[in-house]
Amino acid sequence: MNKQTKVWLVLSIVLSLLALGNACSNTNRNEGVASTEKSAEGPYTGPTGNIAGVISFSGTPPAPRKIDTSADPVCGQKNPNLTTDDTVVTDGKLANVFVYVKDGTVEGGKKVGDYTWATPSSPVVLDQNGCHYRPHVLGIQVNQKISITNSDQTTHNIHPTPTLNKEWNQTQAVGAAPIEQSFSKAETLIPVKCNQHPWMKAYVAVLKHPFSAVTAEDGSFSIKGVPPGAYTVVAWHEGGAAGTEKTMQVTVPASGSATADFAFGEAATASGNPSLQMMPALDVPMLGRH
Ligand SMILES: [Cu+2]
Repeated sequence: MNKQTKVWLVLSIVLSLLALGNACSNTNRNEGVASTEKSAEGPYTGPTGNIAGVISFSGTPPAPRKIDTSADPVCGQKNPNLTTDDTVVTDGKLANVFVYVKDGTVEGGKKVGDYTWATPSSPVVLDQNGCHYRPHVLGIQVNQKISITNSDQTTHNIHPTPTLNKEWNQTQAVGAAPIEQSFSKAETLIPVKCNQHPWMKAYVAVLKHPFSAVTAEDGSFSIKGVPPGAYTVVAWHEGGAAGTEKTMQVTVPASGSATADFAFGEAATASGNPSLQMMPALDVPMLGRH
């Protein structure tokens, strides 16, 4: 191999590598743009911390009320002790609170909404089991799939009643395939009801980013992967005409956790935020004490 051939060989290898690198970065950029709405900043690629906390309930929580399922005996057979689940309190801690980053500034000065947050490819599952929605409250990203399943031996009719997104309702018979839907606009929170069973209620929050969580039975929640910055965190709980919203400012460190503990309760319920469009509280007939 003479000297000139060697030079050409090295040059062509270098050029091939450059082309390969270019192709890769093009692919990444396209995926980012395709997955969500266009944004100025593209995806966030820095360090991340967490927001974690516990939601407590002060005062005496309302006792769960037994649901009269006589309109559909299948529900009563599968779930003889069906009770309301609007306020689930265990040892003073409140479950089913939706906690999310409403707004904020990422370290460096960009708004959280300036970045592209990829839509997860896996769907969120909403199951109808024992004539209850499980989970009762869930978060989903814009255009992410929600897969609704029927685990009961009876027909359900899923009916979200959004304000910003398109309203729909769909019957799901016994053994029917999962219903796959999505929501194209951010909206907190969309009430979901069942046209067959008036006590069935769920709430779906649609966000442009992944920074949300629902409290567990022990009242705890954790929002992971949050860029360092200063945020407005909202805790939302159903009840009353519009639900109750609590707001807190938190500063997330580059590693580790910011704490966001909230308290709901008898006093807290009175300060519900009327800006949230919720469906009126649905009274279950024949409940007796209320
Ligand atoms: Cu139903």
